[in-house]
Amino acid sequence: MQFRIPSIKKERARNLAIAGLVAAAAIGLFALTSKSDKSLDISGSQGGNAVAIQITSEGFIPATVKVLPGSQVTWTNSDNKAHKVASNPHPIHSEVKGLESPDLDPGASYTYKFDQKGSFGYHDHLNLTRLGTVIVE
Ligand SMILES: [Cu+2]
Repeated sequence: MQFRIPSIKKERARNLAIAGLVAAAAIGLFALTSKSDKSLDISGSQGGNAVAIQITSEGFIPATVKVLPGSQVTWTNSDNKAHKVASNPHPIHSEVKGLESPDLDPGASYTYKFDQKGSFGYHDHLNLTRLGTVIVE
């Protein structure tokens, strides 16, 4: 009888170890999931094709987005005054050809399709302190 007790203890210890491993794996999985959720935040609604950026009184939100080539980026004016999205550098807007919205009234939006890979800076042409970046990769 005596030899069974340590044997049961050993089994319990093994079960505890397995439970520990399962818990560690679950935590690891959770950490990975949380991490990818965070990067989704940075990228906006990255489904490969459509990303939304809000123009607010505080600037572009998010100010930096990462998208796949061929993605459409849409800026929507959520502020109560006009804004204008334009490629750097100001005032010639030549870095990204064609990236220059008309004046966007409150509620208006503007979409541009990014085909080339690279990191592209833009600004609010009506408020030069407001900057943003679209990374296409
Ligand atoms: Cu400008």
